[in-house]
Amino acid sequence: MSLSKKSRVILHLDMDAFYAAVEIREDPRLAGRPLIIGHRGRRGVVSTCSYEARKFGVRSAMPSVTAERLCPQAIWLPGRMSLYAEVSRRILRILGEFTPTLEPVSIDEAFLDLTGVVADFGDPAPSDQAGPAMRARASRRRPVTTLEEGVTVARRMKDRIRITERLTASVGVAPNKFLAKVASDLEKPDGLVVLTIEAVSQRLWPLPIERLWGIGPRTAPRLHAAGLRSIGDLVASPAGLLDRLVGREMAEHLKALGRGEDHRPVEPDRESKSVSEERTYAEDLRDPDLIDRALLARAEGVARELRRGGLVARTVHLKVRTGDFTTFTRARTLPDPTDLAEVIVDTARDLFRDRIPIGQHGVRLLGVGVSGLQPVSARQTTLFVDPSEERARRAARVTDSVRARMGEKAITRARLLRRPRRNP
Ligand code: TTP
Ligand code: MG
Repeated sequence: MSLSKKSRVILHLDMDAFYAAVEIREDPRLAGRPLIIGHRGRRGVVSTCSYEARKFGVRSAMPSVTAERLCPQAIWLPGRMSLYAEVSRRILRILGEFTPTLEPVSIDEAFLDLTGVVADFGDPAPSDQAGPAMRARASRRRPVTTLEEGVTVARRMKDRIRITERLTASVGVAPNKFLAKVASDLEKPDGLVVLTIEAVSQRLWPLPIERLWGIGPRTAPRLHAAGLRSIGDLVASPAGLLDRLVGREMAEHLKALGRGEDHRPVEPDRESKSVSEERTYAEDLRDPDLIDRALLARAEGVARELRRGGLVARTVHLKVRTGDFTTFTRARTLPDPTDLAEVIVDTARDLFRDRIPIGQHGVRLLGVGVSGLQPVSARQTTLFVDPSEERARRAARVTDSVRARMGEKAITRARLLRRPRRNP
């Protein structure tokens, strides 16, 4: 199957019985037994359980007393969050080797966009023990364009997780996030399911409406009462019925999902925080020099905050509110992530100059921010280090350490103190 240009190859990966699987890996004597992670007793709830315990009807979020009744022979463990978090980080690192467009959703779940990502389609290395001859296999590298190619990459991903972490994951491959998420759940555990638009009527429509994003415990009973139980029921419902039940906008959203349509992008930075600094001025700023100095001061603060956190940022944001209370926000993504005020202020200046129509009004509020944060250690080391950037980074480090010892005011850029000459 070849896909049209706009088709995407989206993966959703979800670890199987995650906490329980980690415990079983740590103590193989637990394998094959009904295992429940959670606290026993009247007020406890089940975090998760092994698939053996699920056969007895035990489920996540179930009161522990119910679980004890359903499966009295189960082994109980209280759970070790820091261990699970550590395993989760290692798995995300593995996923990150396949694509940078990776959106973690929870401790054991992530979306990946593989569209156009270059992958190796040569024969997979049979195992870690493969000798040099095996490793010399032909490499066939090309961009992923079809769902089948996505499946090949998904298989590699699952293999890597199984070999290095001794855990299984279920993966859904589809043209969008919603279908990928549904697909990853269809054949758990250790599943790998591709869900095409063509298969929506066969595989999506029989599922209960609760699988649609936006139908929660309050909406579901109302739809049930109107005779809508499956996603197919909802898609085929007479015009206007759903509008009356959930409102026009929600009805459109649900029907689109029901048809297998979902245009949301995989958002790598969704989870990560941003850093920003803004200031409101008692008198609107009109003098271009003053505005420029304000931009520099905000960029300085943001850059310092990044360096303090050992972070670099990929996207620079500018926020401007003019005297008439119109607010503009603009952003630009940098070719390389940075923690330098120089780079941040240059970008902010460009955004201000090119894209903020302040008209005859002055500037009432000015903010500079960054997002797309990552640890400085994760920044790709480029072969061509820009010497002026290296100098700036060294200077920034010195400034940071002097400020740390002598206080905030010890060093202030000359530019912030005096008005610069117009054409230096
Ligand atoms: P899930 O992915 O929902 O469950 P799971 O990985 O245990 O099982 P499945 O094979 O069905 O994916 O959640 C991931 C982890 O989050 C789970 O191992 C434990 C934790 N969790 C809770 O602590 N409470 C809950 O109610 C749920 C749903 C999960
Ligand atoms: Mg899971």
